[in-house]
Amino acid sequence: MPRALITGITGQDGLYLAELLLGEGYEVFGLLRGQNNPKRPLVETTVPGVRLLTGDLADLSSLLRALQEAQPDEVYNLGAISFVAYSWENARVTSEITGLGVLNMLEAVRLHGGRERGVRFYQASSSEMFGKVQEVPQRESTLLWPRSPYGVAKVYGHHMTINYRESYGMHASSGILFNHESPRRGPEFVTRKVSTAVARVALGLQDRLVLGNLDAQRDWGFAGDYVDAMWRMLQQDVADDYVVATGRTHSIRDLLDAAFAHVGIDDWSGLVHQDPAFMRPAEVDLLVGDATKARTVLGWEPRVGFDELVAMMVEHDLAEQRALAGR
Ligand code: NAP
Ligand code: F7E
Repeated sequence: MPRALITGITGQDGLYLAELLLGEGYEVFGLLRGQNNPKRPLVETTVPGVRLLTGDLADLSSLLRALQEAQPDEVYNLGAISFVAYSWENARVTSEITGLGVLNMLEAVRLHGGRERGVRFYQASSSEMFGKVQEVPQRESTLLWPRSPYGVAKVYGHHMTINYRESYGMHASSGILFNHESPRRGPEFVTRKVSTAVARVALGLQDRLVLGNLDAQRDWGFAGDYVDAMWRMLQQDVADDYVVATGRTHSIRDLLDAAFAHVGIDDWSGLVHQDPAFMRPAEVDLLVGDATKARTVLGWEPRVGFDELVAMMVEHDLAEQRALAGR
């Protein structure tokens, strides 16, 4: 039975990846931080087969202990402070977790004898590293130009992963994943903020939605498809870096069109307001990825398209909001 350790088990991707690995017959361990993490019950009910170990990406010895207990064949480093807007106000802690946390995890795997034991490592890199894009579409070789403390921290983790591969011969791969969403997406991210608000408007529970920049464009895919790409990367004989994306981009306005249309509202102009509080000091205007390498080498394909993804999220939030409102 293969064994896997996932950091970031309470997050969107951690839950989908745990489901995938359990389905593939893995013994799955998840790293849970904090002394009384409020998401423990969520993990225990969603993926009851996962064994939870406590540890923090800021604490090397806790990572070593987790590796010793889990004895994993594969380590998926998904843990991070992942909200870009938050990273300007908390640049130091974002650098420590999203950046230096990767070094801690790589170093823990190295000290654990990861290369000798054949441990394979996955780093959750991000399209945010492309920032002020130097090429359209973005591919593995595109120059990185991050635009936020989060993006800068991810660039550090990305290059450190490559460095551990080159310096120590570790099987360390980096997935440069473009935005991926789902009904499990945190409410602070724009897709979920929109799907929840649209559901609440449709149910008469809310009459306006306040957003920031409506013109940014993102290459949005479904998280369930993207964790499959992570797993495929670690099944390769040789570690490498891969862009994972749909190759299609949409603006926040397109997102609003699709989400409101799903509940029968064609004109949302009177329902959506803009507030500078949600604008970012530096914006990433356009992301669209070229996943040719992932398609050809990994045989990976995204299955869920943009309209289907938005419909899935709005449907989920309609049911959730109805239940919360006791209807
Ligand atoms: P998420 O929902 O925000 O989950 C982040 C996870 O990191 C949570 O489980 C969180 O645990 C954990 N974490 C935070 N601080 C930690 C620490 N000090 N030690 C250990 N764990 C810590 O993120 P996601 O969307 O699943 O994304 C997974 C990974 O992919 C992240 O690294 C993210 O940056 C990266 N990524 C995401 C996307 C995307 O579009 N979703 C795209 C590219 C890359 P708590 O619940 O305890 O806070
Ligand atoms: O913003 C605009 C905002 O916060 C998307 C993370 O998973 O993907 C994610 O980062 C766009 C931006 O995601 C609001 O300005 C407008 O242009 O949903 P988001 P993100 O910043 O792209 C990457 C790949 C990651 O790696 C990250 O971890 O939407 N936008 N108005 C808004 N965004 C938010 N959150 N809230 C608004 O009100």
